[in-house]
Amino acid sequence: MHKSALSEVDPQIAEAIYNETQRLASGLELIASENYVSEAVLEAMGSVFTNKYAEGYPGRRYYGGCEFVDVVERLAQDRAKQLFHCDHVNVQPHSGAQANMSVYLAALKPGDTILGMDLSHGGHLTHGHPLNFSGKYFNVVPYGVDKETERIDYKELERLAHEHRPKMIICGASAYPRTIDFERIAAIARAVDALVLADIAHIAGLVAAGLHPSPIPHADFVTSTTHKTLRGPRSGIAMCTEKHSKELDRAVFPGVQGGPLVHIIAAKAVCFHEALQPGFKAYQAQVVKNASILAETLRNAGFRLVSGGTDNHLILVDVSSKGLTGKIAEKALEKAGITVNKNTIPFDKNPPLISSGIRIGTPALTTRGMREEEMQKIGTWIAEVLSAVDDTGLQERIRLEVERLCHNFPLYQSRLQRYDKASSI
Ligand code: DSN
Repeated sequence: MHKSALSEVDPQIAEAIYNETQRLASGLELIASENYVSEAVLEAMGSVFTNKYAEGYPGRRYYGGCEFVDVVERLAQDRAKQLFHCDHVNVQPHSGAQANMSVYLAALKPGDTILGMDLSHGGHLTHGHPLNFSGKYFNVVPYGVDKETERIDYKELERLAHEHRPKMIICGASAYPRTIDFERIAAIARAVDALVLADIAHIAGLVAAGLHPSPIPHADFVTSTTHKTLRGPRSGIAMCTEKHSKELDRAVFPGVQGGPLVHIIAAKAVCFHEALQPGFKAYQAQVVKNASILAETLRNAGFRLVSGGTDNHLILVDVSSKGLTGKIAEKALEKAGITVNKNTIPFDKNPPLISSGIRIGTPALTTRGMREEEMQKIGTWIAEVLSAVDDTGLQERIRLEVERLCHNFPLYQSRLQRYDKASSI
């Protein structure tokens, strides 16, 4: 049996990687922000480009030996522009948080007023949470969803914009199951001379496939992670109109970051290439269809869904409607081989580490090839587990069914076969 370099050098890490691969292959991954990258993306991430320093931009580097780095970064830029139809893109942000930080550095001064969607209503830490840099350096006015509809309260957002005259309105969310009206938000911003940052981390794949309206023609800045619906490496990008391109590039480097992660930029280029292929649109359409079938199955089983359903890749389930907390529901499902995350719901009475909801997403399982029939089955299992969260026998029975289902949708099989756990690790 082949022994890998890693298992020779560091058997403990090799074993953890093997076990994680096995965990991914044998369980149901329903965390809305996760996905499975292709072997091609993994290969680019594990390439020799990790050795290279390349501070600067293509053709303007602070280090020698960057001719092939320039090829990679230019390809990543060209493909991202083709995918999102943006004027300008910076492919160097290491993450979504650093992409957002770069936009703030490019466009704002400490103490400026910003409007951001409240984390507990589905927003994101970097949109102005008090514990995050965005909440510490700026005067944050949060907006949220309407209590009845649980959809963004655009009228209230407009009122807040007129009252506070922010320098920037930030839109985009990490736990919002509905379409975001970027055009309307941009119109509100224009009326008060505010800039717009749209953070499309969760829905980037849908936007690229034309299945969610794009903010690109409306927003001054658009940021994203690349590892969620977009199905690339764990990283970020920042886009903007031509007018802001120089400030944005200066903000990413040298403002926020030093040397770019060239191996990750190479993997982002591969991800954009894959997203430009015809099959990507069909994949994203199936992600949305799967989420809607799963939502319907859970609704039919008596669960209350925040906003009543979903337009995108995720569902927010109010498990308090069944007398549970998000924490208890997450744990019970984990024991049955189903991974979700607890999540606050709008106007939640529980703190975030307990929470009243679970967030469920379909990007990863759709990558595995699962479709409507599997979603119905999985929705029924979720309902069964949550109907008796202390029933360990039930959890074990469903875990075995989950394993059987996963066996029919193999994942990273060649990686698992490459190493024989007993003899090579
Ligand atoms: N933590 C990410 C998520 O799970 O949605 C957002 O950055």
